Amino acid sequence: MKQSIHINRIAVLLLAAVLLVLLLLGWGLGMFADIEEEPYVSEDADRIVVGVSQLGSESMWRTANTESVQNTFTQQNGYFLIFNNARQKQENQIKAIRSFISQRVDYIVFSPVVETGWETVLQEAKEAGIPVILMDRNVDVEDKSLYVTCVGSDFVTEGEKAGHWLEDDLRRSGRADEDVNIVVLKGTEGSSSQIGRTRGFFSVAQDHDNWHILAQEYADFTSAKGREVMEGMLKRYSQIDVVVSQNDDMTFGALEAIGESGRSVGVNGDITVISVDGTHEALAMVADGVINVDIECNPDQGEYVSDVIRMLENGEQVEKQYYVDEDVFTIDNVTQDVLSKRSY
Ligand code: GZL
Repeated sequence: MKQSIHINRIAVLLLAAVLLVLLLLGWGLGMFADIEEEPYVSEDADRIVVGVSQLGSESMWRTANTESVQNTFTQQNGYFLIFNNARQKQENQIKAIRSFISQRVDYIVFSPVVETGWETVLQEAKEAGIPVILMDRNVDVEDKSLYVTCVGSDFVTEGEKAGHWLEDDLRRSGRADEDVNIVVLKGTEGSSSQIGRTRGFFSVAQDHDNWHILAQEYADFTSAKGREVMEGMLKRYSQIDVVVSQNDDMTFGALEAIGESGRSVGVNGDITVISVDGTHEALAMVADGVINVDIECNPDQGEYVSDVIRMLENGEQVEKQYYVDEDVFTIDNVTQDVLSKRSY
């Protein structure tokens, strides 16, 4: 019995030795080279590493903006994307930017939730030699060398477009000289989109003594806050002729509140509704006459940012500000074709 167990052990050892020799031979012949030299490692060296700090996911516009970034900065397009959602908090954006610096990314892209409070972290990025590209919103810094460029919208012009449309609409309806009671729902306090749109609209409103701004309140670009603020305004003011809402999500909330108050909206309603963003859902309401006008704010900014990065990679000069193309939508130009072709 002992003899057979001994022979078995020798057989197992011989088999293990043969397997080991085969493995070593295979390795030597490079049979597993592809595992060792996985292209992923070599591609990483060629891929441009981009750290993106997105401010949050407060609106449909923001969701579309994020999709634009994620659809652009892909491996197929030669990028390695590190993406962070700051959930509306500046401190989270600052943490994310510091993390990008420590990871030695090639570029930092971020949409600043507010304009101020960025000098220190942008100075750190500058000292690390990492170019910073602003997307969507801007920063208010003395030293403009702290960022390479801003790719976004001309918010002041968006506000002016809203004001000029109202001038035209009142003129068309024979009310140019009548008293007009206006309320304004403003976006996130201190954001460049809120600051610019407010400045632009009021630069037009100041020319009309018969335009009475009953209230202007912050509603954070969200539908919930838009509804809450609009409910308060409806309780305080019995006669509101125009609502100027600085984004579609706040508009959706305001429309709910107005509907519950028994007042009507739109081209044939008591209250004229002016919105901003131009999301698909809002444009459908424009086509239905519920929203009178929607000032477009284009979230498809990923490709614009990628174009800037390619220019920088090629050593080309870039502008300090790039504006995306934008339109103004009313019932006259929101066709089914427009709606069917919209990417957001
Ligand atoms: C505009 C962007 C604004 C949108 C809102 O560029 O900053 O933030 O208008 C979004 O929908 O929340």
